[in-house]
Amino acid sequence: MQYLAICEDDLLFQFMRHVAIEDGEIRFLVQDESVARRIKRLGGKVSHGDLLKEETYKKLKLHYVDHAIIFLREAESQDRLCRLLRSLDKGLAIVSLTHEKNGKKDPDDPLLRQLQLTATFEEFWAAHLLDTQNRKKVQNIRSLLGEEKVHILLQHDPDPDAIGSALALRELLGRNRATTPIVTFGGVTRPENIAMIRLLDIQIDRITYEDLHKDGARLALVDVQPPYFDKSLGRVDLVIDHHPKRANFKARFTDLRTPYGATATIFTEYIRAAGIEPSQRLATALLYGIKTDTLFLERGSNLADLSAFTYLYPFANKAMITRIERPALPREDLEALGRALSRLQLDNGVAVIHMGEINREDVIPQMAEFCLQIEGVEWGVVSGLVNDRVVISVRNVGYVKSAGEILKKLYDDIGSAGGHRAMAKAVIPLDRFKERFGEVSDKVIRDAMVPLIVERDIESAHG
Ligand SMILES: [Mn+2]
Repeated sequence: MQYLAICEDDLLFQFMRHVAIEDGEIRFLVQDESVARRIKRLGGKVSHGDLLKEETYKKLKLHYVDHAIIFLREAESQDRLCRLLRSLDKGLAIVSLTHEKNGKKDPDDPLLRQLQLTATFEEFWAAHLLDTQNRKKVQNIRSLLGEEKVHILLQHDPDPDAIGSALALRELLGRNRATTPIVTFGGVTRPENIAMIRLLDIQIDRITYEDLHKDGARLALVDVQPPYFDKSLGRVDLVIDHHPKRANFKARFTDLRTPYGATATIFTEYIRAAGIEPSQRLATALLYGIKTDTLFLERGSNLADLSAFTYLYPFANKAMITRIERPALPREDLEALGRALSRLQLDNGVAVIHMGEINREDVIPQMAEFCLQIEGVEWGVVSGLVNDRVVISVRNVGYVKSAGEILKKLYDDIGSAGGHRAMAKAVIPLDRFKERFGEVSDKVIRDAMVPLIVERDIESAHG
C-alpha cells in the first residue's frame, strides 16, 4: 500500500513519522525544497513541488498511490487539491484533514473522507483523559483503604453487576476473601445469581449492622449507595455506583457515573487503567454483570459499556455464562410450577394463577412470564403467599394498558405496587390484605384479582 501525505510544511510528517504502517510506506509531498530537505534528513521519503499543479503528480506516478492524506491551511486550496487528485485518479482514496468546523462534503464521492482535526483530537484526548483519570482514582482507592480489613457491602439481594464489581475491587486492592470479604445483610436468591457464585466460586458473607466496622474494618459500597439501607452505616469509605443519586450522603471517595449501564463497566475501566489483565474468573463475572444490567447492551447502556464488554469478551468463559443463564430447576420448584399450572384460569385473554404458599418469590414473576406463551393470552396475573406477604406479579404483551398503573391503583394504598407498562408487581402485607378482604385463601386472592381484569376490560372497551 502506498500512502501519499500532502502538506505545505512538515506538519503531517511530524505527526506521522512514528506511525508504523505495516502494509506499505508513506511518501510525503511538500511545497518547499528546504522543508523537503529537512524531512529527508530525519529519514522521511519526500518530494517537493507545486501542490496544486498537475505536473507535480504526473512526476510522482500517482497511479502507484492508493491513499492520499491531505492537509492544506486554506479550505479553498484543499478543495482544489481534492478535485485535482480526483480528476487524475478516479480510484484514489482521499482523506482530507480540515480544521474548519464545516468542511464541505461531496456526497457523490465515496472515496473521499473529510476528517475534522479538532474532532479527531477531542476523541483522542477524551479516551486518554479518561484513562488518566481512572488511573488516578485507582491510586486514591488503594491509598484510602490502606492495609485495613475492608468490607465490600452489596444490596440485599446481590446481582451479577454488584458481585462482579466487588470481585474487581478486591482484585484492584490485591486482597483475598479473608482481608476483604464481600458482604450483604440479605442473600443471593435468584437461581441465575446462585449459579454464578457457585460456578465462579465466590463467597458472599452475611453481616449485621453491628459488625460492619468490627476491628476497624473499612466500608466500601459497590452498585449501591448508603441511602438504600434503612439504618445508618456509620463511616463509609467508598461508594462506586451507576444508579442516580437519591439523597445526599457522605463518603470519603465516590465515583457515581449515572450514564453507565453497569457498575462493572466502571470497574473494567479501573482494571484496564491499572494495567491488570483480568483473570478468566474476573472477566466472566464482570462481563455477566454488564450483560444482565444492560439486558445484553440494550437497556440504558452507553459507549463505555460496549467498550468494556468488547475488552472483557476474549478473557471471559462464555460457556460458563451459558450455564449460569440456564440454572437447574430444583424438583420442588418444578412441582410448584406443575401445581400452579393445574390451577390456571383463562378468561378473555387473561391468565390467572394463584400459586398458594411458596418458598421462593421469584417463581411468581417467572410463572406470569410463562403465561404469556399461552395461545391468545395478553395478560398473565400470578399471585402467591410468601411468608407474611401476598405477592402479585403481572405481565402483559406490552401494547395494552400499563400493568404498573393498574396495580398501583388497586393495591398501592395497602401495600407497595408499581412497575412498567409490561411488567409490574404488588406486595401486600398479610394483615393489610386480611383487613380489606377478610381472610386469606386461594379463592379470596383469586377474587382480589378480579378488579384487575375488570379494569383491563373497561380499558379495552374505551379502545
Ligand atoms: Mn448495577
